[in-house]
Amino acid sequence: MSNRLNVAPNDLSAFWMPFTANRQFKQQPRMLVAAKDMHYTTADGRKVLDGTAGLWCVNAGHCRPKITEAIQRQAAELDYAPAFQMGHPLAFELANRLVDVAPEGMDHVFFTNSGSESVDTALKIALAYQRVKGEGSRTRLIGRERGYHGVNFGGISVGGIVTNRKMFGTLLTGVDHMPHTHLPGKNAFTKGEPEHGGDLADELERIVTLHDASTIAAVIVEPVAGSTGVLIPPKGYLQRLRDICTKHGILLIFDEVITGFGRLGTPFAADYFSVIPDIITTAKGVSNGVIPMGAVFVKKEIHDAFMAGPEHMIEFFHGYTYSGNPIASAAAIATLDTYKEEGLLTRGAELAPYWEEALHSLKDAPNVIDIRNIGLVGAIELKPIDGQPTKRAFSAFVKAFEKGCLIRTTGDIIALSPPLIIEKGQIDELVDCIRDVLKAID
Ligand code: PXG
Repeated sequence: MSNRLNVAPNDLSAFWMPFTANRQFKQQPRMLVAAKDMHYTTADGRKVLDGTAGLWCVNAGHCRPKITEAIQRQAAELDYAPAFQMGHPLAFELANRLVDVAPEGMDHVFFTNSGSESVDTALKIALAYQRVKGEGSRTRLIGRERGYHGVNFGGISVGGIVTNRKMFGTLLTGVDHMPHTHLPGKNAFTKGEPEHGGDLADELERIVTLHDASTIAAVIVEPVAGSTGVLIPPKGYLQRLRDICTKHGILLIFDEVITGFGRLGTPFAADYFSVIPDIITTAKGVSNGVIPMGAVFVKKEIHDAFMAGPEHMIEFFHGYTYSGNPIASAAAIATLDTYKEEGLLTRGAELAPYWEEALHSLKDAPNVIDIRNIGLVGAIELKPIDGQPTKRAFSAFVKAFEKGCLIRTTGDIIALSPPLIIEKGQIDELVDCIRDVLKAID
């Protein structure tokens, strides 16, 4: 018999699960065994509507035939090719295809296998770039409170989540943080970009004054912070960051691991906000979450600055065994084909008004203290139970799963980011499910 259905708790101990309450899970496992389009199937045969695109990654929906077939074909044809000093055509084809959909000027792509690797790659490119152009004193990196940039040492250093940082020593040195932009007192229940807080970008100017621009290599932010509960940039904020970085010769990195590939109704958040950074980090949606892959986009000037010195020499001492892996490349090309054929990189824009109204209809549901939305992303912030932060949202998550909807929670915030193929009726279903859940756990 297939071990798929073997979910007895005693068999679950060997796997130390990531970012999971292991003991709770193993007592009451939530097992998924199949998926198709907008739905998962659980081990006990129930259909669950995917309100989170897996973990913000399955933008085209699940088990899409084109992507599945591309992977099958590639696995049988060229399974692996060395990533260093050798090439295979698909990685080059993919890089060109990615440059085609990327914001103007993002002309080169460095492949990784995850968002965390994309972030650390981008930080290393930034530091090395400053050095190759003769500004080696620029070694500082600036992140932001409540930023999430993956879990590698670079990413947690520039990131701003205390639980992800406090256990791991002194992290990278020479890192500073801007304040986050979450101002619920002023911006609660805003639809789209909040009015208040654009001036928080001036904190970057203060940090530059403190350290001097000549010591700062790069600033990294998520255009819309996802993991810490969908924090939407206040009006004018990102443009102000761009201006300050340009003025001081500091590189601006947008971490678009979540916002890339259609999440906001534009291919990238840089397109949505009309603010073009110098480097963009991506992962997740690049391969529809099906196979690990990440891609870092850089402007031509950055790439070209490395192309100096003897031609037989390696220009940038960085890369991964699986950078541009053939099967991942095939999956990503098929993903881009699917996005293109179905208009998914802009479908979010068509659905956004409906999505916005549906989410904000929860305003009067029990314990809702804020609702935020942009593109096909949304957050419903709940009042924490006194003395038991996170418990109310976690109960909502467990209850919603029982009722047939997958939602994501962080702190006491429900975060939603469905596959971009969602239909209006399914948006209603998701919102009705959350309404029922909030009543049930009140
Ligand atoms: N940057 C950003 C902006 C992310 O959101 C990463 C980097 C790291 O990606 P990898 O592939 O190394 O996990 C992320 C990942 C959630 C959630 O529910 C978010 C992420 C991952 C898992 C869960 O908020 N983001």
